[in-house]
Amino acid sequence: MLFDGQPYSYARLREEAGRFAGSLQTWGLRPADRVALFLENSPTFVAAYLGIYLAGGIVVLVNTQYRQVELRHLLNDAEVRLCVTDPPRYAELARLIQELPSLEAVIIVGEEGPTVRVETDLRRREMPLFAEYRWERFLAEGNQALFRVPSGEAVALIGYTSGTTGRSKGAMLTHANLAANAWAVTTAWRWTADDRLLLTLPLFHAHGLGVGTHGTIWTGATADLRRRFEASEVYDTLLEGQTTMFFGVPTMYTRLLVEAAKRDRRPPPIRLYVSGSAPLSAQTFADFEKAFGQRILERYGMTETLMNTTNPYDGERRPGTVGMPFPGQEARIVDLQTRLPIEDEREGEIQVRGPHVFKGYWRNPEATAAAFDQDGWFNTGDVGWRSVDGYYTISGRARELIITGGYNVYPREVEEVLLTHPDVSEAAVLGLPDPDFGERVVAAIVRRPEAKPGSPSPEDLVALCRDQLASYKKPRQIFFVESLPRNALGKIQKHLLREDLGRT
Ligand code: MCA
Ligand code: AMP
Repeated sequence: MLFDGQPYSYARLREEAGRFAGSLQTWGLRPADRVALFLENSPTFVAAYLGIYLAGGIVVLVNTQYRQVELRHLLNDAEVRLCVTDPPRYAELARLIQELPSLEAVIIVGEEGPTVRVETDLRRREMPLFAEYRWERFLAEGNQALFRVPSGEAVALIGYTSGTTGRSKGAMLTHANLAANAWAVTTAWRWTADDRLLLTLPLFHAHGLGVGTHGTIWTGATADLRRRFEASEVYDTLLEGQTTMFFGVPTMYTRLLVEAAKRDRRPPPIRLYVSGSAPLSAQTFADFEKAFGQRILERYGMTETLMNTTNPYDGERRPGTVGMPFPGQEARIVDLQTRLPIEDEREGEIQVRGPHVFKGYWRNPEATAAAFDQDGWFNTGDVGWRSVDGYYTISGRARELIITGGYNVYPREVEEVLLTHPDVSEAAVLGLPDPDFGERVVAAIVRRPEAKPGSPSPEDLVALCRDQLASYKKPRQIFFVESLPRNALGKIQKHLLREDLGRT
């Protein structure tokens, strides 16, 4: 890896991951215990990640923007014993430390000490065993000789996703799933040790981790790792001419186009630009080709399956489509009602099958059973069709989901937070088209008749969401309405609401 202008070698990665694994075992980590990663991108993130595997633990990925509602749910649902975090994230965690009974210790990465508030909260906690360690000190305790390579069938990580009820579910991916996908992706995209990937995606999601990081390690390539995406910085790096690949969500490509419009120099061609996590519009594809002289390769994935389909590396990269299944994997379209396969060009639900498909939802056999059919096909919840020459197009979603800048937002989760405001009687959250984020989160609110005039204000509701949820989930517009459109069964008709709000 390259990070902050410094090289971080494979030898060092192996050494740090091995020492962390040894320390975890000395600490008392048992096989399949859950360890959360709640920290920014850095080589230490990757070392901790691999160290957990070598110690036989299961990784729980936590978005760095998560706040009270998400943290409470994830850490308790996965019964996390240990959390690797950094000072700003630790301050957020400490706010609810009393409500995390399974959490026994945190390991803090980074320079600054924890805040005073953290210490006060910890003292109040009635759990004498709770411990705080510094990363370096924790590593010093380890006996490297203890680690072993995990079995393929063991669960490697839990990625939280798909919360139709407002509570996200943990998707369990095995080491074999991760390996199968790393092989498929690196084969399809001709990834080699000579590649240098500019990696600005967050490592806590399947895109940055399962594609960017795994592919790099699988091939022994280089990752130029950044804390976050910044269009001007990415553009400058591309101009330097060392990068061979860039992976991004569509918002990153639209921001790179805005950046290109300000510049008088074009970056030299690189081997591969890949887009995924959200639909790349045909317009962005065409604009990018015009400005950068290259056709973006669009692919389609999910937390539960990692990568499913890809446009061809050599053949036609067709805008608006997500290509075909990766090598060794299958996909098909089934009728939404009968669940039987249907002919090409007709719309239905996309199903996938193969060694990349996850083992099931963590401690949720009902959701797991509902996700698969009897022949082992996984219901993606994405609606689409296949062309006669085999290209898949995603045309919609069978589940209620907003994708904003590549992050998923489940309306129910935001609605539940809005409804905790005493002056809110009803809330409906949905996505409207947005030029930067693809979709933006908006809310329609019915105030209580007895509420003080003007209460709640839009600012009150945004502040409430920001306190409880990741900031990208907050509504960017709030509409106050007299009532919500409902059908005869009382269900909110979001398509009518979307039409109405889209007009205002
Ligand atoms: C940040 N904000 C957002 C988003 N990101 N709001 C809506 N949608 C977003 N995606 C909020 C911030 O909290 C902040 O709010 C305000 O917007 C301004 O932030 P800004 O600086 O513009 O954002 P940024 O930090 O530049 O982030 C934009 C981003 C980022 C770089 C596009 O969202 C990103 O890295 N997205 C990638 C997500 C990803 O990796 N998805 C993969 C999922 P405030 O100031 O009010 O706090 S894996 C997946 O989907 C499958 C497996 C697949 O196929 O890949
Ligand atoms: P996640 O649950 O975060 O893994 O998000 C996965 C979802 O992102 C998929 O089910 C799709 O709805 C969406 N997605 C990923 N890649 C694409 C793409 N290239 N085009 C459209 N939607 C995509």
